[in-house]
Amino acid sequence: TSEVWVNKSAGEESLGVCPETPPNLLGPFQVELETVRTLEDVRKQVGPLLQVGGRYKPPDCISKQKVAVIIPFRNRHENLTHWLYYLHPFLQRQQLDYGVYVINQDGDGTFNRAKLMNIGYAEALKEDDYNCFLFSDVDLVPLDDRNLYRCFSNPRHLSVAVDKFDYKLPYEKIFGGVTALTKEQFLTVNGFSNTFWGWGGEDDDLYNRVMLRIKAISRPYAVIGRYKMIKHERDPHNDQNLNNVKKLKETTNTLDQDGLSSLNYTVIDITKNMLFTFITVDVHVPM
Ligand code: UD2
Ligand code: MN
Repeated sequence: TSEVWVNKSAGEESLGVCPETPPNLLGPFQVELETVRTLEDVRKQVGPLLQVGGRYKPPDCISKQKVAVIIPFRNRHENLTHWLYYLHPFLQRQQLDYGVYVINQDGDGTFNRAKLMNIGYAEALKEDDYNCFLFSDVDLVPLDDRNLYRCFSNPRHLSVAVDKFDYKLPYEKIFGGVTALTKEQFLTVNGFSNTFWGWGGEDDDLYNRVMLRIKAISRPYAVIGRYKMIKHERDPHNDQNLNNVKKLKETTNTLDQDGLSSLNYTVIDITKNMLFTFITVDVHVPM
């Protein structure tokens, strides 16, 4: 019997909790987006420890959080390849236990970034007991790995210094780009609104929800929270929607009815790739 015991203690149970500060971070690192990359290039580069569906656990310690990385997506394959090329090694250097979920809006109806985030939350939870949700645009590549992709005691806005905005917050309350909320925080605000169709406002609505229910956010220092946004034009079927600006005055009245509690959609396909889980969904675009 002692032999069995020894085998067991040499297994996973004997690993310690990962240190608060990951030991092998680079700090600032070079990001170069001119090279044409393929998913094959990325696969060669990310190391052998990645598991199907873009799942990873650090080999040498137990991570306290399980992070679902959620990316809203439609027809941005080149951006996604760059994102994966830089982010998989980045997340692994941070010793995260994570999975990457790309939520692909089917069809060419009006885009709905926020609803795709809610769907990512719901679908990731069907697969594993994630307790932290990291929401990221597909075009934002971080420039410093001290910017930890995990959850904090308040909802966190991570993309504080984006090159496109001159490495400054364009306005104090911005909550777009990359954010992280624990499962509990996300439930407390009833997730994102499902009703922001087209470009703009959905991130400010989430900010309103957080301020109404949790009353505080956190951010990394601007020297650490630096990003490149991969250059792009406004996509087709994602025009600015001025109605969204009006809706921002209503968050306090709509929060309870509009969000995770009212989410409905249809999953069309789930494909597991080595680098990510790709979930194609019908978001029920209104006629
Ligand atoms: C800003 C925000 C973004 C969001 C948006 C308003 C920052 C840094 N970014 O980004 O978070 O609030 O304004 O809606 O604050 N996408 C597709 N295909 C499409 C359309 C959009 O994949 O056809 C996804 C993709 O992940 C993209 C994201 O939606 O990065 C946001 O769209 P964007 O990049 O066009 O918006 P942008 O850069 O103005
Ligand atoms: Mn963008």
